[in-house]
Amino acid sequence: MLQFSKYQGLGNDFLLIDGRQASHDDSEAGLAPELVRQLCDRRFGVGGDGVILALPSQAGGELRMRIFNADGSEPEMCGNGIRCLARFLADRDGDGPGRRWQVDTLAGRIVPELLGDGSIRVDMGPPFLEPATVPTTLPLGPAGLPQGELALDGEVFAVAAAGMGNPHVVVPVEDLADFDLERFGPLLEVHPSFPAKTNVHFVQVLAPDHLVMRVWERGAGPTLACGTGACATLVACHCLGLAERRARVDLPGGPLQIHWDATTGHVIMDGPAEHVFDGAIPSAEAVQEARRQAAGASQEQPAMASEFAPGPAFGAAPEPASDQAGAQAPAEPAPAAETIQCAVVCVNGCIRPDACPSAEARAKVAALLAGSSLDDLVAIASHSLESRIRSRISGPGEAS
Ligand code: ZDR
Repeated sequence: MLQFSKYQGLGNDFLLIDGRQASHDDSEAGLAPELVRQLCDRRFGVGGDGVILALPSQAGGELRMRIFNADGSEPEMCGNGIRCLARFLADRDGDGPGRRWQVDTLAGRIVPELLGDGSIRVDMGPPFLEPATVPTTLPLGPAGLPQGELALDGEVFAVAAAGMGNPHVVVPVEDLADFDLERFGPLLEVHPSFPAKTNVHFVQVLAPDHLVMRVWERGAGPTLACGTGACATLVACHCLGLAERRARVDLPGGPLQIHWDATTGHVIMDGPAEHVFDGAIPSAEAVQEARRQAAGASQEQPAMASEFAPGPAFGAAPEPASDQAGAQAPAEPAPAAETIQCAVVCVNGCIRPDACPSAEARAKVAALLAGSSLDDLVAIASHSLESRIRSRISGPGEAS
């Protein structure tokens, strides 16, 4: 099974997978774009704005974070994602306030810290303001960051750009509520001025210490929040003379506190990250095996099974290997298959893989899991729970 935990930071939601024990090869392989797209699909998959892997570090940090956008692309960094990663690590390892993690990302070393109130503070490092480092072809403007006027669908916008490891374009507007995000967001995301595409932020200045913004994320579309984007927006607004160095930044999913520290030049972000639920999906091997057993070994394998093939390292619970059984087989001939108490004698592996009496039942369960939506499974579980409660209340035999 591929095990994951879902976390969200201001409604920017991610599936987190603990691959800290992964091999070098699995760490490098990451996740197939098709698998990420399926996992992130809100109707046919689990649903999320991205998938995050916690991996062994290769650059001297405690661990390495790789993030994949919902479209399968791999960005350099993710502010909300790294807060979710910190909360995930703390929950898994039992860490408390004050714990800091040295996390290596494609944007360099990032250091999240668990605060006393359960929120996460992240030292996001310094912003990138040289055009080539964003990257953008916009020239360095008088405000000290890339600036320009861009024509979009017949309208002209004054924009500024900043990098937080990943690219951002910031567009101050007068009336954010009325702004047509769906029309202009995608046009800016792929504008030729941003050769690696860009995250897009429209911001209204309520006060020098209070901004409100809406987000069109590269590779994910409109999201409820964007940590790197809130940092880039505060930096751009400060450079443009619109904001102080410290401001509350309101996103559709809630507020972040952003501080561009004048002493260190680093941007500090404070915000929440919450656990939503844990889950598991069958590995490719389990799906294939179940379907083989259910439909007959000669049938063709369905395409989707191979797409859920993350490799064994990423949160995969070990599945009993069939040759294990041979090693554990007793010297005496095994009792007749029908008489084996699998739950008792096979705890360390099946002792009769050639004629396992519970194989059919396990195949049925695996096929049910593989062929049922989450809603179906929840309905089955609810019905079973209801039946048991009814039978407890009304006594055996009376439950429907
Ligand atoms: C915006 C983001 N979710 C965050 O919180 O910083 C980052 C996700 C990556 C983004 N979509 C990109 O740079 O492609």
